[in-house]
Amino acid sequence: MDVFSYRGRQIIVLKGDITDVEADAIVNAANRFLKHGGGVAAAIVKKGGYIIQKESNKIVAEMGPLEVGEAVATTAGKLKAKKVIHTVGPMYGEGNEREKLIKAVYNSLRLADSMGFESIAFPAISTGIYRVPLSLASNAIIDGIKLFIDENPETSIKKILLVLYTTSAYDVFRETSRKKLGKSI
Ligand code: AR6
Repeated sequence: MDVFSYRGRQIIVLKGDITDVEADAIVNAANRFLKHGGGVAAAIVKKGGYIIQKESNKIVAEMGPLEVGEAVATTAGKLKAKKVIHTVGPMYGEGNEREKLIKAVYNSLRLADSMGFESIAFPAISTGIYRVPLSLASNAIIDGIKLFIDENPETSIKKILLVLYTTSAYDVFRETSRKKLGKSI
């Protein structure tokens, strides 16, 4: 685990399963239809309970499919978190992957901030089934976090966890964090 600091906020990079993490909100790497069939989404519903899928279905029935980069919240069911924030990352090759990932991260943080949360955990959005390379994703995700903090210096969010499931993702995110955030504390 590495702990970085950016303008008084902690950014913690760790290897693990996001469904085990203690944070006010955990972020899901969702699709536009919030059909949580695979990857981290399936793990979240499996452990949190079907109520998460049920609330997701209600959101899509009411407002239609999400845009890439949008974020919405549901209950976290049986998970330790207070809410699951579902955001949609880009599929590799669809264009503007970097901008879309920055938007997904920014909108997730904004939603957590609007609920007064102090901690939020992100997976490596888009790097599984959506195949975005780890270097591109880690740079965009960390830049999205920095941008949010720069533009919202009064945010309630104190701790941002980046939870990496695979050793390769963990290694790349650590390296990118060191490059962009300086030495770990
Ligand atoms: N905890 C943390 N990270 C995880 C976990 C976990 N339990 N399980 C997988 N990962 P993916 P995407 C990592 O495929 O690429 C879903 O079907 C994984 O190693 O979950 O954004 C959705 O419903 C990878 O690094 O998300 C969408 O249809 C990262 O999480 C689609 O996949 C993201 O992988 C979204 O694809």
